[in-house]
Amino acid sequence: MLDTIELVKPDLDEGKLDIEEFEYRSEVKPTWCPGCGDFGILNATFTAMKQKHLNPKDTVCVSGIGCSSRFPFFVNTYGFHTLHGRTMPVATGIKMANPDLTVLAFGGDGDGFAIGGGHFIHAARRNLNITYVIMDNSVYGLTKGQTSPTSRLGYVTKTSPAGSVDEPLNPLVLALACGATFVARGFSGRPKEVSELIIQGLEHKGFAFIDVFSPCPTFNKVNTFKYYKEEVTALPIDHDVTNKLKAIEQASSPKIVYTGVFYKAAESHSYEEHVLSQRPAVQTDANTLLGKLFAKYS
Ligand SMILES: Cc1ncc(C[n+]2csc(CCOP(=O)(O)OP(=O)(O)O)c2C)c(N)n1
Ligand code: SF4
Repeated sequence: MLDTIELVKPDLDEGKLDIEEFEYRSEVKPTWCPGCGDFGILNATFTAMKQKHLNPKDTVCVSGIGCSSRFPFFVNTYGFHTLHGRTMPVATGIKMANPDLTVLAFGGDGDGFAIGGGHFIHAARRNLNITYVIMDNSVYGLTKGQTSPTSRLGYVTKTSPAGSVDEPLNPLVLALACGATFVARGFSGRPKEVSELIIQGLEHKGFAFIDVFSPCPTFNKVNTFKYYKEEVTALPIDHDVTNKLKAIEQASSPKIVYTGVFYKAAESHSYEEHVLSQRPAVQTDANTLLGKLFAKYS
């Protein structure tokens, strides 16, 4: 473990900014298809934002490209709808430029694990202090239904008419292997549970990754609401969230699809803390952005 300074995470409850849930909703109406799972995640996010008294002027929602990545348009905070797969680099830049901001990232399994897969790995291992919600529908929705990295083996689409020959990746095991310090899974059909996971992610200091099953009724006729309702089960009450090996085991269970918090590191120092702790070792020009940042936090 590196010697590092301790950045005090602002106590979000302290400001007691009493904003009603509907005030987090922007004037832009969601453009998702009726019945899309992404609605449940949007509503769960509003609930979490209210419960944590997030101040819209100190909050940024970042996304890539995809149906799910339209998310920032629908939320009354700052937002950044970036390039496909570049959610993590932009979120990193925002957080490093102003560590006081609460940064939430949203996007699809294609955006996060295919084109953005490399960035996901490094954001997780750096332990950036952000909350990343993947709206996982196991398909490319926006481009009309191709396979994604979480599509199951044999999944039939117009571009894989004989069935996908790729093994799906396991987002939770990937995140755990890459060093994410908070790893959870939810289902958009249970928005209350999702909002609780987002609240815990916001409270965690470090990279909080939440994979949420979010059915796409238009293009994915396999991973439906009905399918998940029958498949998902809450993690056992006695699950030890500090046991990473157990988390990997539960996340890769071939029989049971668990939801809940799989892992939360007992100790977690964020990327910002490490970078800022190196301040004396870095020659800074007070006029550069880095210099100003160091001046602000010295
Ligand atoms: C560089 C680049 N490559 C490909 C695309 C086309 N494209 C747009 S969204 C998308 C995938 C969307 O799937 P996902 O991220 O899972 O989000 P969803 O639409 O399912 O919510 C692709 C391949 C693009 N916009 N930019
Ligand atoms: S295509 Fe699928 S993911 Fe996209 S908005 Fe429609 S239901 Fe949602």
